[in-house]
Amino acid sequence: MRRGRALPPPRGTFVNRLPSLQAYFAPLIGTPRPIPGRHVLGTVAFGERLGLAFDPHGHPELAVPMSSTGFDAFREVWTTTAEPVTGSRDGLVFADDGEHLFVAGTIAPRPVYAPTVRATYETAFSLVAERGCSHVFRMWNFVGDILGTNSEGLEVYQDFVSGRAEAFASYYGDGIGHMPAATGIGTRGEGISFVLLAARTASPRHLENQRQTPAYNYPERYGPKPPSFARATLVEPGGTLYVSGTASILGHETVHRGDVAAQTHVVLDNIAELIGGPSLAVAGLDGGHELKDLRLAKVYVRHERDLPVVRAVCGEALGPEAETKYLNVAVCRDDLLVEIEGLVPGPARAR
Ligand code: 3EB
Repeated sequence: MRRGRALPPPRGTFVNRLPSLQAYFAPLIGTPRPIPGRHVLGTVAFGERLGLAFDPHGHPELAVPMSSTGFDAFREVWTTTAEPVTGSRDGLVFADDGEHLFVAGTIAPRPVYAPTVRATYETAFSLVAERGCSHVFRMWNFVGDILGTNSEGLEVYQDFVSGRAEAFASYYGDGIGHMPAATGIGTRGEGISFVLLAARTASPRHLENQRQTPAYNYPERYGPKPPSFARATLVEPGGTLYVSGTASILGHETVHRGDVAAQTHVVLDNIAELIGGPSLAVAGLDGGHELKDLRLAKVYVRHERDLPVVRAVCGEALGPEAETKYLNVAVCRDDLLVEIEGLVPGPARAR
């Protein structure tokens, strides 16, 4: 394969096309503008409100409070070429276009999260299995009070990580090979919420970063269970490369404590390494991308005062087409000041 030049098929060739998934950033206020030939699968509203509902058009919508003055407020809209069916199950909401499943859920604040996180993520995994979309390729985990402490003295993020690890273990054994690209990030609200994307037939390839210890191998000093995610996931066909939330971590250690500009440079170097070729080659994939290829970038900034510096460094590295959005939330370690995620679209295809 895998990522090279896709020649257009000869005229008259029958092509069995899967519905194609895309995302764009829309204004937070109002309903997403309809795109000809496309249907909304689900949306995530990054503003000041928390909630899980079907919007007035019947699309699943998770709203997460992550914005503040001077930062961005926007809506991430996932669209597809096939008309989805929607539903809810055990408090989760979903939309299914026959190939892609969007699932969102929320967990109310509680003294200890792990058992409820485990149960809720198991429900999500069973929904994924029941609907025949067992290839989970991207997750977002939004954790309120992420740096706080639960009633047993464990950090809220580690409490969350434990419950999620148990859900992965009960569904997927050690989970390796099933853990997708993910973001685990703070919010400005309470409780935990999440979105997952899964595919029926497309096959996800989960990738690691040569500069970073796989999160699922982090040593125990960070918490009782290691985090369940991969650094990136490539979905074929289509070739979209989903880049996980990436922080200023080399090996498993935070680097440049207290220096937000230096942390931002390390994050960008980490992403450049991940999408640049060698990390793909380790997974047996050809090709490579540059930072300027990153799209739908989200930059999570811990401190409001750091926004100008982070914006300057990212603006230089990412270029205008990344449509970079900045959100004001804590990252999962007290010493991490910035985290960045995004995706690299697959090679252009014949229509
Ligand atoms: C890190 O590399 C930074 O727990 O799902 C990044 C992406 C991070 C996802 C998660 C956490 C998660 O460990 C934090």
